[in-house]
Amino acid sequence: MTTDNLARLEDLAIVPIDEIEFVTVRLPFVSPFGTSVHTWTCKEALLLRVVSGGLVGWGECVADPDPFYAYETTTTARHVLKDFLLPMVLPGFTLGALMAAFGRVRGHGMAKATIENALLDLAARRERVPLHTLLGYPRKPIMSGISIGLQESIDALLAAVGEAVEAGYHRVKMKIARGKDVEWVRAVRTRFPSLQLMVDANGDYDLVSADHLKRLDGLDLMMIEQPLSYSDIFQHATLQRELKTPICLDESIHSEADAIAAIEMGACRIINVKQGRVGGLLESIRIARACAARGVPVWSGGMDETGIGRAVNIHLQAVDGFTLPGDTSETRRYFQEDIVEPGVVLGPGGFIDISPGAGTGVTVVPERLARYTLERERVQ
Ligand code: OSB
Ligand code: MG
Repeated sequence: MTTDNLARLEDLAIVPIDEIEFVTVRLPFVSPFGTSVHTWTCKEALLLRVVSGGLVGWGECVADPDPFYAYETTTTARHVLKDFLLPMVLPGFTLGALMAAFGRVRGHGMAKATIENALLDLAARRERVPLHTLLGYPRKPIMSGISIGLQESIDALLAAVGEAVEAGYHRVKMKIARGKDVEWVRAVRTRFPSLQLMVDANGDYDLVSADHLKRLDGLDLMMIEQPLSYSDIFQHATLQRELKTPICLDESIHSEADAIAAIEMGACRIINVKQGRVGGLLESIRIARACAARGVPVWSGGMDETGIGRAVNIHLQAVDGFTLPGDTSETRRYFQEDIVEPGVVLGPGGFIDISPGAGTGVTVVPERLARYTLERERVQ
């Protein structure tokens, strides 16, 4: 059934595009988000607006303005989109043919996902169906998870985790870094003995830290996300042999081939699929399928997206294989005001309802978009 979904999506005809525009927005975060690589105080995102026959589709590029999480930035994505990817979007092409053409561009998955997301949003709006229906997966309640950034003190961390538990999230992820790890995780575990808890190091460690990381094994973690380098798979396999806790890869995975290599090598037992990082929804479905065939659960990560990218991540979680809670949290924990309606809220039991509207199911509010826009550029 999944194979048919992919084949059908690859056969989808690209409609003639009347307008293409880049919109750069900057939204302040409610509180800074710190990881082992950087602390972000606002979300600056490159958005792509495509218009066809009076309908508007949006894609959000998950790249940051800096290359600290990934090599792509808002500027490289804009360059690659403008000079290479957008000229490949020709009417009469199928989505599959377009993706094959994109294959000539090496890497730059964040740029590729931006246009793929916008075209799929547009296609779903034309068919008047929600994005998950276009993808071929029925509606279901989406599990919620929260990613808590590095905190100033263990007390502040305990307060943040307490709030997340109170809000009803299905699992809590906490960022760790050298010097803010075992004792910090132990404090959370002691205070919340039955919490579904995991950690994310964003590549802060090396194999020399293996003995130190082993101390996390006694703390009943669901997984340790990306302990070693963003560019490594092999050393993660060595580390996984030493750890009882499953390793989950995030930064290391850019494609289905990476996912298969990592699993077959024993480098991870779980994968964080960020559709915006792996080149879009089609590649994410391929990864989910490859993982399911190998008994590996996947979940949807996030990049602190605005409501546009967040909505896409929510639809992705209707795909088979997304069996673990993702990093999709309520809008209010990121922004005082987002650029779309409706925002994400947790319903009963901590589940997220997929917005039933066509496409992503969210609508950009023009006054809010204007309030947070740094610049716009019409490219077609
Ligand atoms: O490593 O998963 C990550 C945010 C920005 C960059 C990298 C990561 C994250 C998160 C937050 O963990 C996910 C979210 O809340 O959207
Ligand atoms: Mg991560």
